[in-house]
Amino acid sequence: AQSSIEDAIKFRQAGYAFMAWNMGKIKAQVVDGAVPYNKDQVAAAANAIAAIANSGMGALYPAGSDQGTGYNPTRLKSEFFQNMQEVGQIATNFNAAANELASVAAGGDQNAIKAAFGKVGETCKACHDKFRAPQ
Ligand code: ASC
Repeated sequence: AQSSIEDAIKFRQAGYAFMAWNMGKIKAQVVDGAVPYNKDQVAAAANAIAAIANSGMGALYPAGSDQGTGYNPTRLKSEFFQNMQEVGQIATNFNAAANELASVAAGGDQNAIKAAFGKVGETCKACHDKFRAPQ
C-alpha cells in the first residue's frame, strides 16, 4: 500500500501532467500555429486546466512530501514549506490566470487567448523557479 505522502505526490504529478498536455494543445493551436485553431478544443483545454487549478491541489502538499521514494520521486524543494505565504500567492495568481484563460478561450479571441496563456505560463514558471529542483 502507498503512504499518503506517496499518494499526494502521485496525484499532484498527475494533475500537472494533464495540465501540461492541455497547455501543449493551446500552444500548438494559438501560439505556434502548428495545428489549426479550433475554438472548441482550445476552450476545452482551458477549462480542463482551470478545473484542475480550482480543485484544491494545496491538499496534495502534506508536510514531508518533499521527500519522495525512489519509486515515486518528487522535485519539490524543502523551501516550499518555509515559504507558505509566497506559495499561496503564486497559487492564487495561477488560479486567477487559469480562470482568465478559460474565460477568454470561451470567447475565441486568439490574441486574448495568447496573452492569457502567457500569463498562465508565467505563474507556472514562478513556482518552478522557486520551488522545483532541477532535473
Ligand atoms: C507549460 C508547461 C509548463 C509551463 C512552463 C511555463 O506548458 O508544461 O510547465 O507551461 O513551461 O514556463
